[in-house]
Amino acid sequence: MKKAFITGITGQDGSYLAELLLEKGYKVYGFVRRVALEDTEHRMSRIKHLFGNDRLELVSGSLESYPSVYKAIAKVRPDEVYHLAAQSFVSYSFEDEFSTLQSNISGSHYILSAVNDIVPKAKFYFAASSEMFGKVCEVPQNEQTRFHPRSVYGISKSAGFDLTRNYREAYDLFACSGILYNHESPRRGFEFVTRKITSHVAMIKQGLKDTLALGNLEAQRDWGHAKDYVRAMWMMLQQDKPDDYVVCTGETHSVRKFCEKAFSHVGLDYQKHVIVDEKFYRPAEVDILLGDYAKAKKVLGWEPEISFDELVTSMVDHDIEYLTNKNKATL
Ligand code: F7E
Repeated sequence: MKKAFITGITGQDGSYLAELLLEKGYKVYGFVRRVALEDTEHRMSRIKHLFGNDRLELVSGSLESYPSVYKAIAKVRPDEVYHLAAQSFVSYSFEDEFSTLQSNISGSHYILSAVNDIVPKAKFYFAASSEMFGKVCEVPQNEQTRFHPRSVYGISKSAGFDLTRNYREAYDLFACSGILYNHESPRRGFEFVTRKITSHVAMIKQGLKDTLALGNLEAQRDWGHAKDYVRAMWMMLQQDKPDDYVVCTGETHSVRKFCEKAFSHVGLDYQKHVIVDEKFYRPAEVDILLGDYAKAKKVLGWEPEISFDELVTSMVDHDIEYLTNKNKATL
């Protein structure tokens, strides 16, 4: 039985990836912090439904400690490693540059080094990001587009991308990066703009709130569904050769457009509820992201299956259901 090791298993992508790999018959090991094991109700909410599966095992440790990462890899000896864990909220990376850089870069380096030392034949996936393109030098972006990150988060992902490439070139590790564009779902954290919007639409619809304060409404993003994107991660590791791939939808929409769709889905006019508050503006903004997934389509045979409309409406429907009947709502 193939063994997969996932960092960030309690997050949106980790939870969908764990489901996919369990369906495919893998034994799945999730690397989690001890605090998460002690607070399963909150911190494990996205994977709680998988707990009955005896092919899922959680291994405690910290990406901030090399010995801890080393021990976990030595214990599991995985065939495939998916490194998804990171401080992933761009806004926060402006507030705490040092810890974002420290945890994102060292965490990636520790795991690459441990995998290379202990299981050099394992396949490794790094969650890179379209934030690396930042102040984009071309539209759409592809694997050849130059990076110009606009946040410490983007810088940390560029470093992780280079580390991954260098382990591939220097040590022959089967190491791939997925340059993933924004990907959302009903499991998205509430701090990200899509979930902030859909959760507020639900509250406004129920009369629990009246306004939603946002920052830059004109920013444009290539938003896909996380379920589609974890499939691409797995496909990258099933190839004969390691490589890097852009994963996106090839469509871009503004934050304003997202609001318009989300509010109108429940018969509301966003203009009556959305206000702009400059405190949500970023010191340096990424104005437009639009990817080209031609390489992923050609080499992996990957294409997104869930449309922008389905993404928005499923998130709003989920948040309404969640508010209406908390116990019945499922992720
Ligand atoms: O912002 C604008 C904001 O925080 C999207 C992460 O998964 O994708 C994500 O990064 C846009 C930005 O995601 C608010 O200025 C306006 O232009 O949802 P977000 P992000 O920063 O694009 C990339 C690919 C990653 O790798 C990251 O880990 O929306 N925006 N008003 C706002 N954003 C937030 N969060 N809150 C607002 O009130």
